[in-house]
Amino acid sequence: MKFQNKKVLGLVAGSVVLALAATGCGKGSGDGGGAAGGGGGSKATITFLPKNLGNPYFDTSDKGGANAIKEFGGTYSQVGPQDASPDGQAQYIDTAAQKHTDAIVMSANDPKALCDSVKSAQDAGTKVVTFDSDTGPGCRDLFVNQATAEGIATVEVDMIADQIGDAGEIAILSSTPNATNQNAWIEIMKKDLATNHPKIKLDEVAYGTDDDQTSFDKTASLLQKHPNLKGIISPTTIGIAAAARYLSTSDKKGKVALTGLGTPNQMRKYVTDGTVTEFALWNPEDLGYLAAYAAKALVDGDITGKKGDTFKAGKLGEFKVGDDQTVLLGDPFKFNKSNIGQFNF
Ligand code: RAM
Repeated sequence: MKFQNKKVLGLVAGSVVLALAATGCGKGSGDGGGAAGGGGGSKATITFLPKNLGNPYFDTSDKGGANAIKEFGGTYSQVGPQDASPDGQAQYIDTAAQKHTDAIVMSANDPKALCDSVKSAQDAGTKVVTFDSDTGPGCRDLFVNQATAEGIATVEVDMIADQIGDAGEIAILSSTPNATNQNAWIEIMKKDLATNHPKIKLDEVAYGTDDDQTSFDKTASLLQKHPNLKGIISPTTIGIAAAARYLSTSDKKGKVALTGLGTPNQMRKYVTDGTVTEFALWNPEDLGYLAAYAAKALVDGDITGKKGDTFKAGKLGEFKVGDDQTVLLGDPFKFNKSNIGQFNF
């Protein structure tokens, strides 16, 4: 099922409580009138560069990008490293720029390490849009953010607090140590825990590097090292799926809570078998779709990326650029057994 945040809210209203109220700024304004609402046709060549290939989250987001680009008549391609490393990404930025690609849409594996490549690409006339994981203002033209960092962090802390009775030891199983997005969320989670959940103790932040096997092994060692662990937050779709797989066949199933950010398709069986109660995410397909339209708007000169610029993003409607050249998709959304059957991504 494809969804826009507003449509999902309508669909499951009453069974789901959102962590955050809509922020207004940059939020899609609803139906934009289909392809014709996308701001016209464009021949823009756009290359998607995910953190890593073979990650179902990016398969879905990049599919959204491909659909948008097809709608407006541009050319889509996707390149990326096997492992979630900045070195792997830099060479693809350099190559795309050498080929005079109009825009790169990238989820960055490091906030700073890619900036030389980004600057060279910009000098060569390529627009650089980050989505999902940012570099930072000054090192891209625009960031398309899935939800506010505060919203994403708070929804995860609220879920674990609910699931462990707001007391006990927890751990975080993250992606790579340099990931801009996970690191921003973890910082806010730590503050939220300290301020609002004094009886929860964060034992450790472990890194599964967005690799399935590493995340699986790190789950095992977290459980071994911290015998009193009551919960794990994994703010990565790879991490939470691997941790759920480990827990589902261990004697800690149902005893150690697991939540974080996951895709419904990867998590469905663990919600059904009782390993996981509730987790969150946004719609990755909409995120890729929006990022493609943002890249097109930059390439066509409809926007420069300054605060207040507006552009049309096809079926998602109109979006506005906010602070730090950022465009916001919407709110995080919680999945549990009452609604997971309605989603297919
Ligand atoms: C993984 C990646 C991605 C993140 C999601 C939640 O797929 O780390 O960057 O946004 O999880």
